[in-house]
Amino acid sequence: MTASMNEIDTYAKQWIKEAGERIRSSFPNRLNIQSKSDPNDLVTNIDQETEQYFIEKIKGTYPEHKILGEEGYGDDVTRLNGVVWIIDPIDGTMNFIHQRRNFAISIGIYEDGIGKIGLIYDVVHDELYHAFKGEGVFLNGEELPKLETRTVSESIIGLNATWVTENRRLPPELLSPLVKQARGTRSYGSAALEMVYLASGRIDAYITPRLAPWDFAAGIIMIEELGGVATNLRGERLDLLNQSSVFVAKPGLHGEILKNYLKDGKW
Ligand code: 2AM
Ligand code: CA
Ligand code: CA
Ligand code: CA
Repeated sequence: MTASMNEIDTYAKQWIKEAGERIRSSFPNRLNIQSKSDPNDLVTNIDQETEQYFIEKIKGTYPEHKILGEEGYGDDVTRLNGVVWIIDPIDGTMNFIHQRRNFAISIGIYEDGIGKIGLIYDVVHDELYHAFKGEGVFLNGEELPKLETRTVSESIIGLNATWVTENRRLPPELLSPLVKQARGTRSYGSAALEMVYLASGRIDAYITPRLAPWDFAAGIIMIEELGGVATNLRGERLDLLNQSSVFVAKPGLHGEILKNYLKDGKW
C-alpha cells in the first residue's frame, strides 16, 4: 500500500524538528570542519550526521522512497519517478560555522516529479515553514498570505555582491542596474532562507547564478504555492536533477526583472 502524503507530511515535520533539536544540542561541542570543492566550500560532521539521521528515518519507514541529499549518503537519483526526498541537511554551512545562525534544514518531497511538500526549518529561531501543495504555506502553523506584485523601485532583492564583481558566472554589468534601481539588496548566505524570506514577504526577489537541487527543491514549492514565480535566470523551468541558476520573485516583479534586466535571457 502506498503511504498517504498526509502521513508522510506528519513524519517529515516530526523528523525535521528532531533534527533541529539535535543540531541545537550540538552547539557546545567542537565542530569537525572540512572543505570540499574549494577552501570556502565547507562541510561539518553535523551536516553529515544530520543527513544520515534523515536517511535512517526515511528508509526505516519508507524503504521504497528515494533520497537525494547534498552530502551523498542518499541514493544515486537520476529520475524523479515515485517519491523522492530532496534534502539539504544544513543550508548555509558557512553561517552555521561562523555565526551559529542563519542556516536551515531544507526538505522537498516530490511525487513523480511534482513538488508535494516543502519544509524549511530555521533551527535557531525555531521557525518552521511548511508547504503542502494545494493547501497553502504555513509559518509555525500560521498561514502565509499570497504574494502580491510590486515594482523594482519598491523591492528588496536578495543578491550577493559577488555577482556584480568580476566572476566566473555572470557578466558583472548585467545586474548592476537592478542593484541601483531597487529599493535595497540583501544577502543572507542561505538559499533556503532567502526563499522563505520571499515566501513571507521579507524580500521580493532572489537571484543567484548557481544552485544545486537540494538548495531550491523545498523553497520553490512554497513560492509557487503562494503565486510567486520560480525559474532560472533565462526564465526557464527549473530542473530538479541538475545544478541551475535560480530566479524567484513575486508575480509581476518576476516579469519586470526578466524583461528589463535579464533581457529575457538574451545576454
Ligand atoms: P550550502 O551552505 O548548503 O553549501 C550560499 O550563498 C548559498 O549557496 C547556500 O545556500 C549554499 O548552500 C549554496 N551553495 C551552493 N553551492 C555552493 C558552493 N560550492 N560553495 C558555497 N555555497 C554553495
Ligand atoms: Ca555545501
Ligand atoms: Ca545548500
Ligand atoms: Ca548544505
